[in-house]
Amino acid sequence: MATAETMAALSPPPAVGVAAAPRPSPELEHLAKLYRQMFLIRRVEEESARGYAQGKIGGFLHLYIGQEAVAVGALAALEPDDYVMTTYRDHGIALAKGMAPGALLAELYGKATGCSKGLGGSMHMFDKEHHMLGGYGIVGSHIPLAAGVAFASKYREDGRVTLCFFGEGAVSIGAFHEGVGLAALWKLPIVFICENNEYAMGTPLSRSMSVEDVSLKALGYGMDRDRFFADDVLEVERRIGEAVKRAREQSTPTLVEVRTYRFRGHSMSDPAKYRTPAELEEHKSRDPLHRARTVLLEQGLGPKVEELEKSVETDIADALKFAETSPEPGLDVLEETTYSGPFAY
Ligand SMILES: Cc1ncc(C[n+]2csc(CCOP(=O)(O)OP(=O)(O)O)c2C)c(N)n1
Repeated sequence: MATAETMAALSPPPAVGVAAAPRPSPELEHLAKLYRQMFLIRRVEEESARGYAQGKIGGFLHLYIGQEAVAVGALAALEPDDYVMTTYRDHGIALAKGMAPGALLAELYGKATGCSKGLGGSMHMFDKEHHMLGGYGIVGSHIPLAAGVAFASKYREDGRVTLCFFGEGAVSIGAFHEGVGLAALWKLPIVFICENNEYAMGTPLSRSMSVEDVSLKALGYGMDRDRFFADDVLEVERRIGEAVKRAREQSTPTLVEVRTYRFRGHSMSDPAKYRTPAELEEHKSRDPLHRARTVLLEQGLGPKVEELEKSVETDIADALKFAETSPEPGLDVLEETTYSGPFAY
C-alpha cells in the first residue's frame, strides 16, 4: 500500500468512464512511462524507510525522495549499453537504469540475492547487466573513475556515453577537478550531472561555495555547461539528451547542474532541522511526480494512471516478499570475497 505521504500528495484519479478514451499521443504515453518509473522509485524509497525503522535494514540509508525526475529524465536520454556511476544516494538511479526492485530491496536487507550479494548495502548498488557501475560512499571519489570509464569507451570506440551523478557537495572536492579536467582535456564522451539539492548534509551551498552557479565551473575547463530545474521530467530528458548527443557524436563532455531538492533528511538519522517547514512545503508544492501526474490526469489518462500505480504496488509487494524470504549470505561468501576469489593475492 502507498504510504500516507504519497497518498496525501497524490489525489485519486477520477472514476473510469464508460466511453472508450481516445488513444493517447506518443508523448503522453512516454510521460506515463516516466511517471511509472518515478512512482516506483518513490514507493521503493518509502518502503526502504519503513524497513529501516523496523530494523530490517542496517547501516546507512540515503533516500532519493524529491529527486526522482533527475534520475528518470536523465536515464531516459541514454541507450541501454551506456554507463552510469553515482554516489551513495543511488537507489533511484539504479532503478531507473533497470535494476529489479527485488535485487535492490534484497541488497538493503543484506540478503544473498541482493545486487551486491548483500555485502554492499544501500550505498553500493551495482548491476553489471544494466551497466550501473555503482554507488560510491566517498564524496567525489567516483568522478575520476567515471572519467576512466569514458576514456575506455573512447579508446575502444564502443560509442557508449557515461553519465556521472554527484551532489553539489562534491564540487569543492579535489577529485571533482581531477576528473572533470581530464575529461575536458581528453575530450571524453561523458556528462557530469551535479544534482544540486541545496544541502550537503546540513550545509547549504551558500556556506560552502563562493559562486552558487555550479555550472560555471565548466568555464575553467573550456567545457559545455547547462543549468535548469528538475520540475519537469520531460525537460530533464530533453536537456540531458542534448549533452548526451554531444558526448556521443562529438566526444565532448558537459557539466550539467540540475536544481532539485530532497524531501527527507540527508540520511535516515537526520531530522533536517536546518531548514524551515515553509521551505520544505515550497519545494513539495513543485513535486515533479505530482506535476507529471496532474498533466496525465488533465489529458484524460486517469484510468492509465490508476492501472500503472496498481501495477507498481504489485511489483513492490513481490519485491518485498523476495527480500524478506531470501537467505542471508553464508560464511562461505565471506571467505571467498575476502581471502580467495578475484581480489586475492
Ligand atoms: C570525502 C568525504 N568527505 C566527507 C564525507 C561525509 N559526507 C557524506 S555525504 C556528505 C555530503 C555530500 O553532499 P552532496 O555532495 O551535496 O550530496 P547529497 O548528499 O546532497 O546528495 C558528506 C560530507 C564523505 N562521505 N566523503
